[in-house]
Amino acid sequence: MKRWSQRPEGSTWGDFGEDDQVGRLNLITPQRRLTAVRTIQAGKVFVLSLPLNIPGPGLHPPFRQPPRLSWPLGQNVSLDEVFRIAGAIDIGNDDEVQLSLQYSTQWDGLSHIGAWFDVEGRGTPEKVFYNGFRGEFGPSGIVSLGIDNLAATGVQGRGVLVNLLAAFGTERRRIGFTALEAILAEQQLEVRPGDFLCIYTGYADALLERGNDPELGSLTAGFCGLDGGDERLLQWITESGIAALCADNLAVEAEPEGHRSGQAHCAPGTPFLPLHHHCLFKLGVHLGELWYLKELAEWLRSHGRSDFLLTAPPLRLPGAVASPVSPVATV
Ligand code: UVW
Repeated sequence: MKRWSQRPEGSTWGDFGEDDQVGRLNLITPQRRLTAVRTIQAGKVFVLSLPLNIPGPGLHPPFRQPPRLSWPLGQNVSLDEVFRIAGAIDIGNDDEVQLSLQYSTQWDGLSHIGAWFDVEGRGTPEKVFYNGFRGEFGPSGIVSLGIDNLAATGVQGRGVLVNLLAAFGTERRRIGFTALEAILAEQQLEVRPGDFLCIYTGYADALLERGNDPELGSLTAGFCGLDGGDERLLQWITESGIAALCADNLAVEAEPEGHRSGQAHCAPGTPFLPLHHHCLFKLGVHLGELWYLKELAEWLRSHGRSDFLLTAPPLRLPGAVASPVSPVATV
């Protein structure tokens, strides 16, 4: 069912079908996945997730809370108390967690950021998301564009890592097309359609070192982020055919001033987070945030490599907008 009469300029809406809910993940064909598998030479794996209680206090707005675990049955419960198995010697544990799905290493789903847009061409903007979905919530969560759609693809393909920390150090910098193009050439990276482009800035390493110390210090002052305001960079994302964009920083893009403190401003009629708008809303390119890339980046650099097999399914949680993820890189 087509959900729009006009689509945003430069969007992929409809290109993967009127009902498509996974966007450019469609570009990962079996052939491309086989090419990714053939990059494996050492059989080593790298886990690209932070512990899910990182980043710790002081970074997110109050609605993003660290995981809170609890034991609904009490700890070390005897199984015969629960299942009524006379004479059994087993004991056991179950637990549950209250979790902000976007607190730590995560996938942003396509229902995370939409826009006011005149989909019917009647001069009346409506709240819409990728492919014209309306983003309604029902009793079991978001009705369309849930993260379970992403999970069902398996999320596996060729990862390619660009090392911005090696290029620019920990200085705060907005990376536009010109800088990115130069680094891709210098690091001899070939980015192909269907790739997961992973951006290493060193930000998550600093978060890990900081642990639960609420002093942000250089964390807010430093590190690279993509410049979502650079139209040439957005155009490159379109033309590159990348399936998804993953970074070790908070938002992939350099955040506008005052974002997390609620002091930010935005020109009327423009997106506040332009790279989120371009990727999630227009193209159907999922965003990975707060990934932990240090050890992978160091290994790739010392072996003169940049590509690997990436396997990164989110939770197959129906109705969820986003999800924690434990991505695995195999090299
Ligand atoms: C927002 O802050 C709105 O989103 P994200 O965590 O994806 O940067």
